[in-house]
Amino acid sequence: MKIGITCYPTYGGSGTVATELGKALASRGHKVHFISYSLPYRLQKFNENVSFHEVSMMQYPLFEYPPYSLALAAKMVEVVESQDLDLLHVHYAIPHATSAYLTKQMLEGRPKVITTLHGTDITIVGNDDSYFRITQFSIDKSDGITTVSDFLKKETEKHFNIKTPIEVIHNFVDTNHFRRDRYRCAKSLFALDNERIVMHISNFRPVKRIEDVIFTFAGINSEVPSKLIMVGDGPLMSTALRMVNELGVSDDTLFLGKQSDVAGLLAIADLYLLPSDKESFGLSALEAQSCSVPVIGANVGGLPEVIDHGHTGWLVNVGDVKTMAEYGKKLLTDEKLYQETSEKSRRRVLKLFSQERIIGLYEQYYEKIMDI
Ligand code: GMT
Repeated sequence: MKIGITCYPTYGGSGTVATELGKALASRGHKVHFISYSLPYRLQKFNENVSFHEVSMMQYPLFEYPPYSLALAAKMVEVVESQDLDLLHVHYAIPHATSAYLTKQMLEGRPKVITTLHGTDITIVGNDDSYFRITQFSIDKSDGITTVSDFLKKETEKHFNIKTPIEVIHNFVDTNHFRRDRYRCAKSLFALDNERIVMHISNFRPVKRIEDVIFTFAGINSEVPSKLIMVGDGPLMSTALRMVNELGVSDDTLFLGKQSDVAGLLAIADLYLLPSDKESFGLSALEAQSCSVPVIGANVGGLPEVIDHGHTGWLVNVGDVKTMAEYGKKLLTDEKLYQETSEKSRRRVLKLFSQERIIGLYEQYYEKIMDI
């Protein structure tokens, strides 16, 4: 197939999933055309069957807010026509599904459009009064809709009254890349031999509850010799820096900023924390488990679909840092429990969320939507 993929190209789960999906489809022989305002960050190396089409926007004094959605639609039209695309697969509803709808109108019904909803496009942005109607309209006009979790499907159905059926296709991970016995960074760079490594990776936005990560680590660190590795950057960085000082764990916390090789880092972690108050899926929790790293997270959104409570990790009520720390201490001091949890984590990912399995589901879904 000839497939156009549009996503946000910068750091973030939806862009990561869209890019990995495109690369995997290309490796199976499909021609994949990414359409976005800059090169997706996981597309830096050459990939056979993959092209990138940059949306450029004319700057003009009248445009205080340049109309990206229109420039994107214009580029989509150009790429669909010049590359004879069969399908546009857009990730994150706003504005991508709207631009795709406009493209279809301009080209009198072609190509088919599939929208994959990732989370905040429904739970935050789409639910805001300013975007609600356009989100609802654009999603419903798609030929196919997928969500990355059962939770997100239910949320979308509950709030948006969508008539087009929604298919759940969970996110996936390249289990050959995210594995403990490959691509390991040197643990000695960060911790002593007797210390355990607790890790968190995110964009440091309020939804991630960075404060809970640090409170939980302080609880663990008071009894278990350990280091906290914080990967990423964002609005709560200053808060995090202040908190590690206040809680007396600054010497045991390392802030690495944004990193591209998260697989190498996850491979040296012993425990991953994801205490978010919203998480439609939690891709980083999946990547951690693929590296055999148990996860303790919040019992919200799609996380219960990713973390099998009591088997591959633990889920607690949002904000319950005391219980998170208790689980963390138990896990890191009970070797038998640790080994079992770690092995089950990897096994469940291989069974349910491997790239091979999920890409196959996307291909079947494409064929269904295209009536092949
Ligand atoms: O809101 C974000 O954190 C970013 C967003 C994105 O589009 O990059 O993440 C969402 O999509 C990811 C990939 O499907 C999911 O793993 C995240 O759980 C989801 N974030 C939230 O629901 C908060």
